[in-house]
Amino acid sequence: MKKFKRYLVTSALPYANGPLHIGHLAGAYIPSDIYTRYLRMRGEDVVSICGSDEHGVPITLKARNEGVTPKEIVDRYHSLNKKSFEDFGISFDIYSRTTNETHHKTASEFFQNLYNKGEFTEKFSEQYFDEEAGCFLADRYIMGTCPHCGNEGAYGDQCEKCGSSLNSSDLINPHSTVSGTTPVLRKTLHWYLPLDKYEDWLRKWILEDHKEWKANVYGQCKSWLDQGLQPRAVSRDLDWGVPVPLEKGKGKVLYVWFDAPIGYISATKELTPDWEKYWKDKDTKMVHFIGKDNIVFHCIIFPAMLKAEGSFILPENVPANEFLNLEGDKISTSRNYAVWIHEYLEDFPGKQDVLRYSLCASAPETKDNDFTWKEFQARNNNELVAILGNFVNRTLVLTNNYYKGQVPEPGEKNENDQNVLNEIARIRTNVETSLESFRFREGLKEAMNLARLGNKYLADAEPWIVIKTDPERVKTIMNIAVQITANLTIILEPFLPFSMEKLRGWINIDKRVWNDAGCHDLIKPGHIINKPGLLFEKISDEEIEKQMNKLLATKKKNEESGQKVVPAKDTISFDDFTKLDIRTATVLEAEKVPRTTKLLKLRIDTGLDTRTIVSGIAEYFEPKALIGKNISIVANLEPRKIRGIESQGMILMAEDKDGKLVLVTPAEKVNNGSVIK
Ligand code: B3M
Ligand code: ZN
Repeated sequence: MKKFKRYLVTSALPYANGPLHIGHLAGAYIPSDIYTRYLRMRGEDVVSICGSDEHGVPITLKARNEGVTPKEIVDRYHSLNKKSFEDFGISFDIYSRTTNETHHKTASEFFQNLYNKGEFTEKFSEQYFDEEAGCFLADRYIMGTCPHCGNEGAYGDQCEKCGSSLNSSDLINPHSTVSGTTPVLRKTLHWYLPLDKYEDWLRKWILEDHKEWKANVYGQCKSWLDQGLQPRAVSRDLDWGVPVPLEKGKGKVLYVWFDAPIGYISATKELTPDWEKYWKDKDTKMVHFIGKDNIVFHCIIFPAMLKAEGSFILPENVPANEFLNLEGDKISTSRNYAVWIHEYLEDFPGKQDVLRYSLCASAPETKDNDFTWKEFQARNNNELVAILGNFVNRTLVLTNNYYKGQVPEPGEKNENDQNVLNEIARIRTNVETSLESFRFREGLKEAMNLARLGNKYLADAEPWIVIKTDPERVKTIMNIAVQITANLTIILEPFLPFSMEKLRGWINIDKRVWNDAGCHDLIKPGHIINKPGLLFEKISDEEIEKQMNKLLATKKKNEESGQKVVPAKDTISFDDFTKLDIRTATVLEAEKVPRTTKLLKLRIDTGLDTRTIVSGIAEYFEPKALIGKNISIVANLEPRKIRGIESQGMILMAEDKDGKLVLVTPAEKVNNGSVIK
């Protein structure tokens, strides 16, 4: 394995459009913090970079909804999130923001540089324009049906359901999220990064040279590469962002996913004048910590940008996590369904490590996972309190009682004593292996095995009984228990920094380096320890119920507001209506479109002809059950290619508030092709 001279650790820049929640922490920030703390303890040269992503449509949409300026939004959430990270012990070396001048300059120069090198293609294209709002609809300003998976809530730049990165022209049934109207196409000039040009290189770099990447990351990359890469626009018709630094680009800004990853570079520049050694020296290991919805941007688009620029290093690894759900439902900022970090810190003051522990112990490392308050309680009460807290407490209380806090001189060690002491170094190695391969759950479990080991050692050795008959032997036992405790302060430090700081205070030692772990005499006989407090306290059922009720209340509120029917659309003229050719038809054949979850391919007898329609209804209908059904269709809709199949029309459906779909069928049998008017 290659040995690196230094590390550059980045964590996804959260959008400054809302507070941080447990999904953010479990996805990117807890793993990155554990990793960085571990590297620092090893004495490595490491910088941990993060900041607020303050551009892009998520910000301007939020501002529009609240009737304030984007600047007000980013100022509010930047300070809130910066403080949440600090209070929660996420130890970035810098938490910057992409509205900073250094960033605007860096991003702008990056673009200019690629432009000068002829790395972009420049092209007029038709983009969706909202005539009512008078603006182009970039990214999240436009929604529609994903052509890959049939998700009807896909955004113009990405489908969150299947993770595909999209161009807004790919969307089926697009509509503006600004006015709700159907947009029209208008010509506009943009710059494109020809990702197709980098396809072969990316293929080799990822699929051959980085087989060690996590299966979920590698798999996603492979599936994009297999679908073939398209040129991607890196500019937008928006007025919030880094301005395109070209005369003909006036009034346009850089695409947020072009500027945001450059934010890692800008933040490093702000952190140290020596930033180039982190970004340009091949001996630096760069690691991006992100959530799974960011994989394409960090594994494909940003590396292609870096490659095009030419002087920067590429990430060695991108250990993305999957999603964390909450009590069986998707976490949602817009629906206010989350455990917000700033609220957790208010409700559980001083209990950062409990959440750090429980989020790491059930992190969505290989698949989506569910956070439940009951599990959080169990992790605290049955693991932190009953195992770790119990061991530490017994050790420190007995040492205080028997020896007034003075660590005793050990006598001769028996075989079990030796085995237990030797086990510490083995556990340390296991934790190292896990952390270095980004398996943080496993690393934490191993680290906790040291507390388990200590607990078992005391339970077997029973110093509280032996003290009556063989006080000399107890000195050995207690010395060993103290050594295990001191080792815990090292091995658990990356995971539980607040508690280990407390513990160091009680045993009266300074922070030790990682390489001290495994040592059998970290604390010398005669060393005085202090009176301990409680490392962890039980969390009561009432506290847990309070949290669960809070979530239930949010759900109920959301349900009530969801009862309302969709608001009325704008009035149209009779002429507009008569343009629609709506008719009855019969389904002749129906089959699932391979490798999709939502799409059905139907053969329809329309009275006029027999034709194919692709429809996103597979979740609601068995293909067989549709055959012979009388349905209604829009017959004169412009044909569209969906998954390579030309769809010639649309089937009419009624959709209720839960998204359930029912066919619209004539009340009695009529001939195919009967006009609906
Ligand atoms: N702000 C997306 C997100 O929060 C984005 C990450 C940028 S990392 C360069 O999901
Ligand atoms: Zn999709």
